[in-house]
Amino acid sequence: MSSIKGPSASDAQFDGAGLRIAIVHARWNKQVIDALVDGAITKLKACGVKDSHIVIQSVPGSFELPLACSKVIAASRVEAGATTADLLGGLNLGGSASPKVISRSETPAPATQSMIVTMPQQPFDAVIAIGTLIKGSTMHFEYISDAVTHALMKVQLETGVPVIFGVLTALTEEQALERAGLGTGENKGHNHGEDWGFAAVEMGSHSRRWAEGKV
Ligand code: DLZ
Repeated sequence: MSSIKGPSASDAQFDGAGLRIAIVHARWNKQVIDALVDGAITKLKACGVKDSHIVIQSVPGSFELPLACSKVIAASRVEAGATTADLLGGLNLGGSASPKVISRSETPAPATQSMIVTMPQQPFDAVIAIGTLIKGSTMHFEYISDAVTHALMKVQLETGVPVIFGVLTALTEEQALERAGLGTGENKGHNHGEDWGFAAVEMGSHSRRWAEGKV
């Protein structure tokens, strides 16, 4: 039987070309997680998000997702605030304490040691939190599902950065596999990671516009 469930397409098209998105995923239930992360990345790219603007971080389990999302958002704001001069000032080029300013006409001396210069980045426009909780024989599942859900909501409201809820709360392994598009036969299911990729681009775009005072 066909189902009426699932998101309908938005009337608007969202362009991810200028967006920077983080995916923070748990490592429990790896087979399902890998498929969900792949699904999200595929749709981010389909919406135009550049490879270099997709940042992936992992944490042990779903319980760690809220703190990780919060810290990743904060870190991206620090990155964005750092100017090139700050970053160069932090490098030890083997000379005087204050960084030497190199004029355009001057050929810089070759570096004697390998250097990695990270250029300033923009803060994340959205974060996708991905985890898979599968019910066991104790109350663990109920406590973690509830705590993580509330905490992820809190992170997005407190930071103002959309946090896409990519935490599956499955009663059985089969349910989890189906929601990652890994079920068997007619129960293959749909990869929900794809929906989360689209949701991140839509919410990232909305947030940018709203931040500019446009509705
Ligand atoms: C401990 C635990 C259990 C039993 N089940 C899951 C699960 O199904 N999915 C998941 O993402 N994480 C699970 N964890 C790990 C916790 O989320 C957490 O990583 C540990 O309790 C350490 O804080």
